[in-house]
Amino acid sequence: MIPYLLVRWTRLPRFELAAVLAALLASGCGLVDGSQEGRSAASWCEEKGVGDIAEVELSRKEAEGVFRDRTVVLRDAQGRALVHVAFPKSGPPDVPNANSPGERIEYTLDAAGNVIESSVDEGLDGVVDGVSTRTYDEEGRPVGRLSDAGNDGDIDSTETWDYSIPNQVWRYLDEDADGQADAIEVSTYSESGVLIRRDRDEDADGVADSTTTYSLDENGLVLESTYVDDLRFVSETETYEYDDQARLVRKVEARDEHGYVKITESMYEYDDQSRLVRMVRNEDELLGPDVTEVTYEYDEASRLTLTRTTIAEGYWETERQIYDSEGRLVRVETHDMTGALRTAQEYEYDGSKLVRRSWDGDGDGTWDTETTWTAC
Ligand SMILES: [Ca+2]
Ligand SMILES: [Ca+2]
Ligand SMILES: [Ca+2]
Ligand SMILES: [Ca+2]
Repeated sequence: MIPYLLVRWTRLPRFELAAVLAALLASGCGLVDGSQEGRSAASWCEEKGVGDIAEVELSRKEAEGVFRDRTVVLRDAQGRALVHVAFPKSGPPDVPNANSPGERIEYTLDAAGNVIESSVDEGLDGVVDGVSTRTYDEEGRPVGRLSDAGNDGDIDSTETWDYSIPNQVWRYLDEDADGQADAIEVSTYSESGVLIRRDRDEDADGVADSTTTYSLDENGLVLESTYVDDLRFVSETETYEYDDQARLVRKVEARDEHGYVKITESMYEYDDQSRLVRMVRNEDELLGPDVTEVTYEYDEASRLTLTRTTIAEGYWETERQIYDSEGRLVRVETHDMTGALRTAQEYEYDGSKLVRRSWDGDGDGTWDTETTWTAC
């Protein structure tokens, strides 16, 4: 009698669980529409079934009660996104990205955590509007992507990776899925696996249209990078100098746009504990040099506490980092040179885990964006 009861008692909850899951699936669980915006974190946790979702991230943005932007991200125990929902938003027509019908993106991962399928439902009407599938080789490198716009079974674009040439990765983009590549990118790596050159052939005619190269010293520090774009008549060269402790002390950027060359020089200074304490950037503008100076201050635990940015004589902004007694960053605030608050950000924790971030983007004392992370 007792063993029979034990079997019954241990089996019953599992049976009930299966029934609940079946009911959830039958009720269209997994679909979402704009009316579900106010759902609790607990109901999001339940959505994909017990065990799949470890955390829910909710973001909300409001400004003057008009513009609204709300997203929900469901993550697994490794922090990987499984579902991303952006709710519809409507705002002033002159504000970029202020209006959108919302969308839901679902990711399917393989055992190694690679995304093997993503589907997007635009407008949150429960009808999937596009599906993209990806394949990987044994080393986890991407080898193929097939994208079906419209979710009608016809592939509309593909991407293919080829690793057959040592130290090179060839990536082919076929924008209309006719079997002919429309753009080709070749990345070349050193024997130690560091990227040293990238060629982009944007019309797949066999001739690279832009090239980026990196030269490194024997320790792997970048000495120079160059970017030459023959289509847009732009070239950029960055040179880097280091001190005997391999700290960056000088960076010079030269950008040539249609023959007009602009030079930007940045100098970096460190204290005896190797902490960056000062950066001076000199931009060679048409009307004369534009100098920006940034100084950094630290506490006895080497935590950054104050950053002061001077953009012109008498004009500066400070950013202050405030920590609690357990060493957690709890507030970041910026002030202008009159002492007026410009922005504020606060962080709340559960132990060492961040659970809430609040952002006041205009310094009026009310939060404009709040993000919460809730464990399931
Ligand atoms: Ca849809
Ligand atoms: Ca299609
Ligand atoms: Ca093509
Ligand atoms: Ca070309």
